Amino acid sequence: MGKTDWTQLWLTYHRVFEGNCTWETVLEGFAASDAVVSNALSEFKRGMDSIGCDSDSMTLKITKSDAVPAEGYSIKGDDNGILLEASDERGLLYGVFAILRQTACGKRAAEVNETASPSNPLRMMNHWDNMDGSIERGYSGESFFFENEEIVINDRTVDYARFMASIGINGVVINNVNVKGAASYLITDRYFDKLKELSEIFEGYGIKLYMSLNFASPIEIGGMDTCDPLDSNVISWWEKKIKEVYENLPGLGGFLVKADSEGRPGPFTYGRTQADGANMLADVIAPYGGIIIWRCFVYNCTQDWRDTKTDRARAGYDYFKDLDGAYHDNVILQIKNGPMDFQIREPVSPLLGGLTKTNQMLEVQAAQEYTGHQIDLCYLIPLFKEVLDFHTHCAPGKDTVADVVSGRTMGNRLGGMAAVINTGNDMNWTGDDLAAANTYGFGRLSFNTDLTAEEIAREWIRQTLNLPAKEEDILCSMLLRSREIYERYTSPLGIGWMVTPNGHYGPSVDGYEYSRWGTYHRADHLGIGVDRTDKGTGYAQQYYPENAKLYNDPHTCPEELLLFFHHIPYTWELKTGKTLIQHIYDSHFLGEEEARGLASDWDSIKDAVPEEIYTRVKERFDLQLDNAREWRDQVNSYFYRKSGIADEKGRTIY
Ligand code: GCW
Repeated sequence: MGKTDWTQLWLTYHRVFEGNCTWETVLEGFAASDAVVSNALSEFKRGMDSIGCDSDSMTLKITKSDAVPAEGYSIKGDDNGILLEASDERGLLYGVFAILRQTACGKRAAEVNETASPSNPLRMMNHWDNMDGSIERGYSGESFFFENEEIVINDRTVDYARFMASIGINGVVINNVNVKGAASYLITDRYFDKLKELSEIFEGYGIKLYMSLNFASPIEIGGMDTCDPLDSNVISWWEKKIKEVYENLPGLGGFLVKADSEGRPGPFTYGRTQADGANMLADVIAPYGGIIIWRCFVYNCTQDWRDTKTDRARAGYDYFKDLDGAYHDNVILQIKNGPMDFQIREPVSPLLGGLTKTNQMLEVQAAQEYTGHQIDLCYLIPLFKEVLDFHTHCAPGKDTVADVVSGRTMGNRLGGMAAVINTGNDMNWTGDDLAAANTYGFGRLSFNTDLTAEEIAREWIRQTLNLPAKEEDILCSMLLRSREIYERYTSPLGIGWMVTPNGHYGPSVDGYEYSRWGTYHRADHLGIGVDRTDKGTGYAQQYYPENAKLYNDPHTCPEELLLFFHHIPYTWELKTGKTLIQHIYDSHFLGEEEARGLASDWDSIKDAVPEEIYTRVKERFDLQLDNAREWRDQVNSYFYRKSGIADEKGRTIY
């Protein structure tokens, strides 16, 4: 593979200004020899050489200033050039990317102006890459980190690090949370040399390397017969192991752990708590400054569908809330945005802000596992923003999820946001070229949670495609509408699922209805939905009283979540005056129609986008239309057959 074979995503650096100019760089207080500084300066040159300039000669002056917060920057242009102030190397790097972003978006040097510092201490990507090269829930080729159980390092690795740095990412977990086989050996000398090389490339871009860890390592690679976190031999094994790891990988950030979940081993096997497991590892890694990110995706995945008392939505809170305050300082609990699993619409997990004495991190999924596999267009930033803006009511005045995970609520040092990333080794990295807006958007949003979904969309479009204003408006509107369109033709009003089992693309209304996964819609001939009120599973009561009360009553429950919280008759009248069943029919007909609208909008900007991109995306829209049609007809037919109630508008239902 040559260096230019893959796309440069939003770092394409289109020509914006006619002229070229020479940039003189002046460094004050920073060392040009530092890897981050020198990478930043080459990026600046590379970008400016391509973007062009509106003047002959300019100066980029970079000054170290303790007045700027950690990892932050201040950039200000005038007719002679740009002044960049930062207090550390990462801030300098982000400042350079900010200048490039602004100029690529059309600002003259004199107009460059921004002061920013990250909203979140940790801004991470989680790769679900396996060492055989496959990617769990990957929709854009294979892994670019692993192939045949080896670590791959090439020019692409460096480009990946550039992309991540340009959007403010400062931590990357390279391997799948389901740690099996060869991946268990990432903490052995089989892989140290390559990992060190990788970690040094990352460090040059301000990124820390993290790995997912197998909790049963003492058994699987240590030959022991237990991994009980309170067993002194197990603890000594880990002490030796982590010492060895840090001797070889001094820059390692720490580990991400999926324990007691979906067949993964964990402390429960030994009658220990999640805190016992997390704290043991955290204590062992503390002397090296490492952290343990412990996932809260713990639930019973062998549920009997006949059992209506067990509620998967409750599980996270039930397992973790009682231990609030018991987790050590270098543990962060990583919590999925919703209590189920990355559905197109879910309430916000009550654990976020429900925990008040524990470091917390928000986990979202940029990979479109349940949102269209990077075939269907689904710009997820509006969803991520809804989660960040949600008022948990955990503390007056600083109770949003953004407040909680950033550390503002509790004054804690560790927290932030992580995304399950949507990249692979496809030449355009994300399969669907438009899905890169989610990769870009997650990074930007984690750096600045105040940005709007539209601002992010426009930045991404300008840098990636540099379209004329009219075409930019069309594409921006497509992105902004796409999530609700996807929602309309798939599962209604927060109920989720109804997807083809295992693969999770396309409809299968009862696909998970009689299974062990805890994901039921409970539809019968009279109604649909899960009673999660105080008369049902009691899930609604896991929220603070303000939200609990709102969700508990079907008259006050936000309608987009109605079926998540309530079992509702088909004849129930919604706020629009429509019955529930009519809403289901109407939204599915509308969603399918709007999907066709998206496809024709794309056709309408054909001439403004590179042909290759046009064609790749067009192929996906063709598939999306089949998918939307299938969803529409299966969901409508299913509920017509269950309810026996005809569509008021007499449209075709099968
Ligand atoms: O959504 C589910 C996925 C699994 C995944 C799991 C998790 C990595 O279907 O593929 O495993 O979530 O988040 O651990």
